[in-house]
Amino acid sequence: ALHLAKAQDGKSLEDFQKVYNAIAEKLRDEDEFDGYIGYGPNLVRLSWHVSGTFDKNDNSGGSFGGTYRFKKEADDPANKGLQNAAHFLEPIAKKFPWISHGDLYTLAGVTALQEMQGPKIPWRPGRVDADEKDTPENGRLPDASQDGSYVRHYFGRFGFTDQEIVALLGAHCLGKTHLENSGYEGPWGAATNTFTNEFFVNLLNENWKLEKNEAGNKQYNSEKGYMMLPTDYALVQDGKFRKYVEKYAKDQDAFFEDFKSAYVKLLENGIDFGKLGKAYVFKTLDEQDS
Ligand code: DDH
Repeated sequence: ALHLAKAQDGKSLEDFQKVYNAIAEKLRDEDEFDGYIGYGPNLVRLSWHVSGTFDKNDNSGGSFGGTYRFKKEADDPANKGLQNAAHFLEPIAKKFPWISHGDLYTLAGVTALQEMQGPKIPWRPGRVDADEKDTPENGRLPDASQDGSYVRHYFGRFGFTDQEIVALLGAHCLGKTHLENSGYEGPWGAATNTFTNEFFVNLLNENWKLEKNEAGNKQYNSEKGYMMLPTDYALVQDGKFRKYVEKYAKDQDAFFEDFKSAYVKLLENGIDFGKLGKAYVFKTLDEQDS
């Protein structure tokens, strides 16, 4: 059965906007992280990895229980590097002790995306902290060395279509890979902390060479110093994926719209929000300043 979202009695949009603002202000203040990329991409990746443990077959994993806070999940080798985002969020969790971990991790991703000029992401609260015994086993996060059929099969576990898969992977415009975390190295593009359709533009327009990196893993490199994982490059090798790459490279608005829907689905997988009301849409710090 789906997890039932819990009504946040006495809490309104304003309360969650305060959490949003605390995260957004900290993002502005601590902009020197990771060579001045800042924490935004790392927070987005955390929101995806806490959701990426979902399995629709038994409704296990997913963002609902906030189980990333337990050692088993935090220590999943696939989560290397996300201790930065977790550490970033510690003072926020202390300041707002009423928010559940699942709500905090997902709201942090939404905040980071919006503050990095991404689309507005409608977000709903109501996740409830689960017990440690409900922590999913390691190994549910994807393997970057694989091909298109692996990617399609992997995301089938969430019920995502080809179009949704391509849209979601556009998040790789953000941040970079780190040899010490994943065994891959380099950014996907130039604007590492602005949300754009650059991932798709670069996939199509750069001159990619498959090379072995210092960790012995194969990645695609371009003269400009950009990289693509094998699973990223699979999106132009597979015809059914490629047509969406071409669409999003041409049409940033279409990418934003489709990314928004797929990302909301990712964050809400396995949860029944019932009649708990409509999603909140937060104002960015810039919008509140003017
Ligand atoms: Fe990713 N990702 N990702 N990714 N991801 C990495 C970094 C980031 C895969 C592999 C990697 C999504 C899907 C996939 C972000 C967002 C999203 C890294 C590098 C690897 C490897 C980590 C490191 O070395 O620090 C693979 C494989 C997949 C796949 O599903 C096939 C999705 C769906 C998202 C999303 O947000 C919707 C972001 C952001 C980063 C950059 C993190 C950072 O610290 O910078």
